[in-house]
Amino acid sequence: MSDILAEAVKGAAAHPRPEGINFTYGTAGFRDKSTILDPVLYRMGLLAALRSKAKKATVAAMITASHNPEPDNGVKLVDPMGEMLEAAWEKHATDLANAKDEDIGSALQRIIDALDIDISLPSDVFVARDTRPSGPPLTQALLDGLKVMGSTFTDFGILTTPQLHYLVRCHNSRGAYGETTEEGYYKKLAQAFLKLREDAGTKKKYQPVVIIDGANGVGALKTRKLQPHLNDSLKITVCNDGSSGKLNEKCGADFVKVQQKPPPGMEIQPGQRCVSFDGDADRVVFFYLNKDGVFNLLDGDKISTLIAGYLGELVSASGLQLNIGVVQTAYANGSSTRYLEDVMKVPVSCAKTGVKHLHHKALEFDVGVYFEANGHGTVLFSDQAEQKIKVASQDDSLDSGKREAATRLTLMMDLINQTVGDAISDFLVVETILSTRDWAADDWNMQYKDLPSRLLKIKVKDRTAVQTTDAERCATAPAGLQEAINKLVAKYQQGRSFVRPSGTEDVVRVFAEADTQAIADMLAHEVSVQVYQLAGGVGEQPQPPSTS
Ligand code: NG1
Ligand code: ZN
Repeated sequence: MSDILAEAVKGAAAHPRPEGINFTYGTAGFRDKSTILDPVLYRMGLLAALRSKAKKATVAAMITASHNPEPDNGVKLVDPMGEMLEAAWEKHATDLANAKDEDIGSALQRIIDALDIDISLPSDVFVARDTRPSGPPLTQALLDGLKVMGSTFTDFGILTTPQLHYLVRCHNSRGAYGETTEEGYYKKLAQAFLKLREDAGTKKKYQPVVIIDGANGVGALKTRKLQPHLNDSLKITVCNDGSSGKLNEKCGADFVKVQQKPPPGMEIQPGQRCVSFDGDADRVVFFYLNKDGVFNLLDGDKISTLIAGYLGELVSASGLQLNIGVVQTAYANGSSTRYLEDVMKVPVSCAKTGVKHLHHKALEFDVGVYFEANGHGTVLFSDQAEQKIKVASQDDSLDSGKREAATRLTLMMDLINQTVGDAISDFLVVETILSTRDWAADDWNMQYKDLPSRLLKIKVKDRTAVQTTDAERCATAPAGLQEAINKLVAKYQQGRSFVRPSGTEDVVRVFAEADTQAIADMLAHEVSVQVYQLAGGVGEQPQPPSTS
């Protein structure tokens, strides 16, 4: 065994692995109670160094548990261009996290041999964390792993997840994507945002005033840092900024989406646009109260529809031949899919849950807009599209309308963080479009009316008993489940339902949609009972929804 691997085994003594726990690198990396994660972070330090050697580039490690409660934490690795870790490495991550302390050397050797990694190459890793109190000691464990591997690293301290993705791309693109500093991130976004507002005439409906719910997390801190760069173009009030409440507790994008109500304590006037970030600021949803005080959510589906519509118009106005498409998951509201396909005539693809699947599918378009209903998403421009747009924006032979549209597209490309869903960037994109269209929240919301839906979770003995196909819309196991769902769905107007095992929690998720809330609730319940009975439910059988 090489000296480095022997050092890695020795180093594990300070980060012992508890017996009897099985860790899995899931859709969002490792996620668990922070108190048991120390050995996982140490091992991810080792793995990040190997990944960097394998890619001959800087990679990154983000320490966060996103929208989950404050006592949780987690870690995920980021590839050189800011993408999620390549799927094939998820297994290596899981194997290493579960290796006994004394077996770490052989586990590393297996990865080195399988992938023919030259261990003598240098490695370099960017590290950042969210605001969780468990962040600093877990960072230390990760750095210990990097140090025994002889890796260089930069610890950026507290950043949003998308900021770290952005920085690693800037670095590996030798500055072509932007300056590799946090300030550089604010400057790039703000410059594009201000330029896109330059021609803004007087507005009748759009008000440049927003309230941001920062989930008591890193998004609140970073919005404050962005603010001075925006001059006076947008009045932002940040609440749930971490000064009193707990991270993600009764606030943030997940709370607002799941509870369908504003975080308690937020003072909101009717029509006032509100924005909720999640705990690491890679998800965003908008909401407002209408004139009757009724809560209205503008989720990831509404955001993608808004963005696809606007970018589509710019592409047509520029005269460029670029295809634009939207990628959703099965959780997307059925009305949004119908609106995109039937009214906007935009092609829609359905991907499996988890942003890496959406990201992958979005690459099939010249301009691919992808969003999960919960507010995680971004836009990808293919290299070819980017090139064509840039050339058109500087082509004096084009008429000014076409050139102007291409110029706005270049600015939109600068404003969009193409590496990953980014709450701050997406928020600025939405504000730009609303301002250009002179729309209030109501105008945006009126594009289509969401169908009522219900999301439930069911505990079963083994959630892998449920298997799916067709981007999770059809259950292939256990036997009889899909037939039962089909029968139930057929009973109801606009009924739709599907089930899938969660990738982040030990549950099976049940989704149902129908033309009224009561029916969506009933359908979700009836499907839950089938899951409980056919897929080995544990505990009490699900109870029907109360009709009061
Ligand atoms: P799971 O637990 O696999 O349903 C949840 C979200 C995903 C995604 C991941 C990663 C839903 C229904 N599922 O996945 O969209 O955000 O967490 O955080 O919202
Ligand atoms: Zn998140």
